[in-house]
Amino acid sequence: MKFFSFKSAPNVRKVMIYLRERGVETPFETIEVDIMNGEQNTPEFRAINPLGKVPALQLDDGTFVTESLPIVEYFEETLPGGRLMLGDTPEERAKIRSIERYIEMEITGTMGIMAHNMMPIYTVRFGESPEVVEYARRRQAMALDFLDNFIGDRSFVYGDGPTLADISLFVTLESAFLVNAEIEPKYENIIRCYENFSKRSSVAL
Ligand SMILES: N[C@@H](CCC(=O)N[C@@H](CS)C(=O)NCC(=O)O)C(=O)O
Repeated sequence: MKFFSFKSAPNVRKVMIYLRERGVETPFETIEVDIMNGEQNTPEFRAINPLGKVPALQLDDGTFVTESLPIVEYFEETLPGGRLMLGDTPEERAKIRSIERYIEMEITGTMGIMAHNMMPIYTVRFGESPEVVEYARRRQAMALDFLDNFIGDRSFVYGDGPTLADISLFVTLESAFLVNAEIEPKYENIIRCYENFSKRSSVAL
């Protein structure tokens, strides 16, 4: 297996932190793709992954799995032992997936919209729109209100231990400074979960 990575990218971080939480040896060869310098858009990389994004996992038969969540789910299903980050029962798994999806779509997703309209690696390709950035900020504020209320007084996003929902939240918020979207102090419950997760050894770069 080969893993195409840019080690500080949030979606790559999600996979790597997950694997460390599972306590397994990294089950692949890692190839760094310098997305800050356009390596994801070269014909060589596009031939490997037409989406031009990391992470991408090449299986031993040569085919690819893209998108961080399916890559994590693949390891969740195939790796032996370790703590499962998506829950033990079908009910738990459904609930953890629900909140993880919400975080990914409404918080990571709106962060992505900001990044695409603010960061030079994207604006050179797609242009920039301050109105769209403001729209994403408003939509994100609504999602943060919901999530802060959902978490209540828990130490982690779901239940009393960390799950994939915490990983997704952590990797998103640690990159928020890139788009001036650092979390406001009023989101005390989200900040508590972020700080709790940030103490784990799995988050080392
Ligand atoms: N939804 C995808 C997002 C993948 C993505 O946007 N990756 C970013 C890095 S976090 C990337 O490769 N950006 C470079 C580009 O789009 O040119 C996932 O969860 O893996």
